[in-house]
Amino acid sequence: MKPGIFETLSAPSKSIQLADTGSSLISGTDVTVKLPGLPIKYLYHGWQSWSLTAWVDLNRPLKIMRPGIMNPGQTDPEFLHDLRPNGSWYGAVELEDGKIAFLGALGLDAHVALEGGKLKGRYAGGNGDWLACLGDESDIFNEYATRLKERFGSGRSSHPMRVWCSWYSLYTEIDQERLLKVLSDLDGLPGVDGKDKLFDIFQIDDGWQQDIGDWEPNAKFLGGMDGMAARIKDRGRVAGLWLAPLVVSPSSNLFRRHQEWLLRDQHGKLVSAGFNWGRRVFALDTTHPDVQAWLANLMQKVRRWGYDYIKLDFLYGGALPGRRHVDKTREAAYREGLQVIRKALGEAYFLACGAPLIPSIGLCDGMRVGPDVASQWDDPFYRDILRNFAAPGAVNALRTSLNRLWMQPLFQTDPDVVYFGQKHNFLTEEQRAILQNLAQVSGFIATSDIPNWLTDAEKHNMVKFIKSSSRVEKLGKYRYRIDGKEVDFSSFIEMPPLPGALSDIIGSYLDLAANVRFPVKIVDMVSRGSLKKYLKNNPV
Ligand code: 9PG
Repeated sequence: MKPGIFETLSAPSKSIQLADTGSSLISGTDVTVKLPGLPIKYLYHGWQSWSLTAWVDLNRPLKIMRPGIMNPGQTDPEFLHDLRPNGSWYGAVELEDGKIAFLGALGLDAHVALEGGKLKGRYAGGNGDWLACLGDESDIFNEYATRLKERFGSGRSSHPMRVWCSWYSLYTEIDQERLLKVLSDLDGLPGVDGKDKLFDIFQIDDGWQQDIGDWEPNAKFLGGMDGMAARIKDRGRVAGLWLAPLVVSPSSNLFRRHQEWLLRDQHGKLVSAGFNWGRRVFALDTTHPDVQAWLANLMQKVRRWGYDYIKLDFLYGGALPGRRHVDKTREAAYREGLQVIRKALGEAYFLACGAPLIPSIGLCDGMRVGPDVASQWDDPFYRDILRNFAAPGAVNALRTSLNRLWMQPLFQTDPDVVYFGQKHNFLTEEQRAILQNLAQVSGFIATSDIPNWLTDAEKHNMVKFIKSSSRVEKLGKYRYRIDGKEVDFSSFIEMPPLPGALSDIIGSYLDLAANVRFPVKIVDMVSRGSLKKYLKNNPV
């Protein structure tokens, strides 16, 4: 990017006019950027891994996602009711002439919105630095990434990841026997030998723990988590483990024993960290010295068990709005917690998930950059009735992940898993291939496919894909050349048109129903029951 005018004046409130292509550094609590033309699209940037990040036409406003009970786990609750086009840390508009105007924070606690034809940025905690640019989108994001890296550093790993993760086939129905069976079947895949294990990492996801907060193995892992790590390493793979260390379930011992560790609002009420595992969850106050000591101990314990790849999930819990033991911005509080975690993890690979993006830079090695994929392409119920684009689904994952690939200089970008098998999967072959292409451009390849559920042809496809060289060249906004073949993702990730009034009425009733926890619990139990039944008829 061509250097522009560098504004060094520091003032709480600042206004600049973008006129020439180039970039400016500004300092201020509140900054206003006047645009040189009419904006037609806005780039919403979601707060954490799963939150929507997309270019949206200004005549297609985004609505609050449903159900409300899930909001704290899917978007930034602080700006939930902000009706302006807005987003976390940065915002950009596409102007009529195709140029991009951009305002991005180089600090932790900022938010940007489009108001009255101007980009307005604000730091919650006082003065901070901003980058304002006009020009070509990829030039702008290259510069933004460079400047963020200068301030916050970057992850430490650059070689492509090849991960087997238990979540997207077994979900919480994991146990010792099932996982060991998969581990041994992976070695039976064609092309696996002493030199190439195909998957370098075998990662155990949610389902091993006693409770959210009680990070000890449950009765399905009687050999202990150290025992599992040893078996994984015996097979020549890095052992990986999932935890959600910053959220707490009310059913846990941690919740009962340490009420003073929990994040509360100004009225002393517990802050909701959303709804998952069929229940509401709460968050830890990462500024509390005892919480920090507990986090360090937990990470050291997991390392002692033998895990060298750690997926830490639901991390947004540490950055929710609330009153803390030490008064600082929520992002600074989160980053302090993450620093403790990073230190205690030592040399382990740290994959952040459900994590606020900018405040995690320099502390994690990999970052989930979109919502969960699912074995279906696009769910009309989530799209039109709940208008929820952070919900699991292939299109939702594609859309947000692709808009975050500019962050590759800052951490490895995990777009979530790909699928090779047709069993228990509703994606067409073409749709599976699109997700595979996304993994190639992201440089992060993961799957949850069960070898025993794959046909011989599917096994060969999997092996061929993982062993392919994946030479990637960026050709355009969403256009790439992968191993000589051109792939254009553009048509898949457009925001769908706003649904009609009927969808909206149904949606608002369902939203009310979802806030009554009982029916949601039933839905949760039914889906668990159907997976259990499936696994009984289709052993791994
Ligand atoms: C384990 C899973 C997997 C998965 C993670 C995360 O409520 N939500 O919006 C919601 C979003 C994602 C999610 C769970 C709930 O999945 O992304 O890879 O580790 O947790 O529970």
